[in-house]
Amino acid sequence: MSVIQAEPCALEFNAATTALVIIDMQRDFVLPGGFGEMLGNDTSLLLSAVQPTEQVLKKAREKRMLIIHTREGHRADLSDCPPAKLTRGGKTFIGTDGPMGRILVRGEQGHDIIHQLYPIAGEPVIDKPGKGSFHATDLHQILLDRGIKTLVVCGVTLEVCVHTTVREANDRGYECVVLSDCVASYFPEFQRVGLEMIKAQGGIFGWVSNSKSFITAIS
Ligand code: TIU
Repeated sequence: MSVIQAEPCALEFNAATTALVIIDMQRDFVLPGGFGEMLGNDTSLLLSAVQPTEQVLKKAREKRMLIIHTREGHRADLSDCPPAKLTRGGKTFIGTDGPMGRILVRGEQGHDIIHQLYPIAGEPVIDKPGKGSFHATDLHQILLDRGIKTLVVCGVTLEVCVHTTVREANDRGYECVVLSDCVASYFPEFQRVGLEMIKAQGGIFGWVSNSKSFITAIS
């Protein structure tokens, strides 16, 4: 067993039953010209999460942990994109042409994961149509088959896909520890409050730690 220093309290975990989950580190969110920018956001705010997540990924690979990558996106015909998501706010971005291909469509350049964090063979990639990683995916089955109990969570954005995934995971019985420097938001105040919401009330959704504490705990 290992112990990671975290808030609201330290968390015991076993690397063999822990998965690193890296959420939606796609060009569409992290780079200009994608979905994030089309929504009116400054994508450069997300770049702070890249380097610490690289360090965590390197260590998790070294320790042969299960590593899961997720990508938010849709079929080319958009048949899995509910109208409420397609025309949010009366505007349509998903499926339209951008400099990195059709926005948030599977197979397009913008939909794929940034090169710094690119999956290698043996690391499952979960293609998800929603914000949560469990909705309409086989993630739960993959985690059950591997006997996973704990999730170490990185990715973007904190208040949208990371939060939704952590809430889904918490309800399914997983212990989730979110690494504060490996997640990012387009809104600095959401970054602060988003982390507080996870660890408040005795850790209502999970634990909050950071890359350094994870690397120390697992080393
Ligand atoms: N808009 C925003 O903050 N996020 C998303 O739409 N998806 C994810 O968080 N991945």
